[in-house]
Amino acid sequence: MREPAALITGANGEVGHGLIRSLSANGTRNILALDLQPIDPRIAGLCRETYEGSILDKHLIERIVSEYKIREIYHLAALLSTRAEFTPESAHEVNVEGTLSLLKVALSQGTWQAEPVKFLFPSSIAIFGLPDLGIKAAETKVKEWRWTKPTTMYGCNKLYCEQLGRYYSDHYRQLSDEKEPVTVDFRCLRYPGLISADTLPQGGTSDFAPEMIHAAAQGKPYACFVREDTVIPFMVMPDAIDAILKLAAVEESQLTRRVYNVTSFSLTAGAIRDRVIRHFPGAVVTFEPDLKRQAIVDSWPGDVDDSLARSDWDWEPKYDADSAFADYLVPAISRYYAK
Ligand code: AKB
Repeated sequence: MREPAALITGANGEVGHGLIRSLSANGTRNILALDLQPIDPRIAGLCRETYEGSILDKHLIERIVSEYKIREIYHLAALLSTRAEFTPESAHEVNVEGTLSLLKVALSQGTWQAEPVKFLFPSSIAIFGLPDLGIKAAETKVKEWRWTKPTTMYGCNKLYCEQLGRYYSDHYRQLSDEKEPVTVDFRCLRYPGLISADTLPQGGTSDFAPEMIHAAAQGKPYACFVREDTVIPFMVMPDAIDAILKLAAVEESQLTRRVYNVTSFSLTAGAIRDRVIRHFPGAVVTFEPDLKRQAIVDSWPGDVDDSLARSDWDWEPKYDADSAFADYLVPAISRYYAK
């Protein structure tokens, strides 16, 4: 008989690495890792199966569900904001069609099993779109429902998929004659800019932070592509993993919504530079704004209100700006490059 399993798409990405390590450490037995690239040997051994292929490959997805009873889906696969701007239609196909395809898998699996399949979906601060720096400065902590007017294909994709998930969980087949059992338990958190010590950034516009830190750890100069005064919310990877696992574990009855803001700390690019130089003396950081990427980051909030995540499912970051550098980033990145 098919064993229960957790499917992680985009498993080779920044969140995928940390998530698979934590799921394995928490005793999740059947971790199925799917990615376009071969799964990193550092995490492949923690998985029951690894699959190399596209979330758009229906035959591959059918093979996976024929072999395992999917109980949870962590759908991490996506083209991030900068990469998506160079291939917007392909980004739509991966980010939206791919998500729709997996929601349908969750629906069919949940129907077969007569029990909802948990669908964890990372959205992003990229779903926000503040029109100018004056409003950005005035909007000190943006709530979930404010300024949801993204300026990137990635942000549009993530915002629409938030709605798709809510539809599949709460409104699917609402005109059906018989009451449809709920078979998709969609849960979404909007990540700020994520900073990981042991994976490299992959095509995001918030990547100036991890790029700056990784360059300094290698003794390389870094030309930052945003202005010194640019400010957005950030989170280090251990908190990002804790947040998605906490949201996955909470009783559904505690949730007052399907989509939550989460954050840890907000910093300007200049303040990140200051911390980098404090921890990596001699680091060379210059500011050479790429005006087009700058405009994207300027449209993102300087901070978000995550009080609903804190009240509904006890979200609480472990790291603030100082401890993120001192206790996680600097020691972990130094170890990463010392190998
Ligand atoms: C990106 O920059 O595209 C991502 C994000 C903020 O979601 N890191």
